[in-house]
Amino acid sequence: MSATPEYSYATWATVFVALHAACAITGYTGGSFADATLLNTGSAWTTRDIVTVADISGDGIADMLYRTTDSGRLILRKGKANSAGTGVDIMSLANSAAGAGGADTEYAASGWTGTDVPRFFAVPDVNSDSVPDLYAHMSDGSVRLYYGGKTTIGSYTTVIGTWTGKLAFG
Ligand SMILES: [Ca+2]
Repeated sequence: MSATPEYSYATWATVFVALHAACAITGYTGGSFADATLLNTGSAWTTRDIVTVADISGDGIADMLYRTTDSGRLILRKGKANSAGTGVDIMSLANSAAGAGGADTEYAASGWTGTDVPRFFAVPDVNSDSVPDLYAHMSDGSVRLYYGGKTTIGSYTTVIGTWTGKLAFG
């Protein structure tokens, strides 16, 4: 279970938060948010972190990438367009069955437990392939840049060999 909320910006106006449950906080106007939507109930999110909410699949609709802190997997939940055609239907990210394709898919099979990767953050795109990439601060102190793929995570480059004593990252 995460000690602090994990969050991700789907757009400037929307923030996704996970702390025991996933929540979307929407309608930020610069001073306040208009609404908060609880995406699910139950215990599933006690062992999950949101990695990012961004278009990974390449269809222009935001997807949710999350990790399972106990099994160390990265999981992709593809979003569906909203009825207005202006972005993602937030509730399509609420659970596996609601997402595009009706099921989550495995983005990385192992190696992403909270012990393996204590800190990480996703960035829009480092290598100009239009897929978000991911910086990971590994348990050995190294920092890796993982290149995202549209269906599975790609290869990585170690960008810092030893980076210890850090409490925050991002
Ligand atoms: Ca997508």
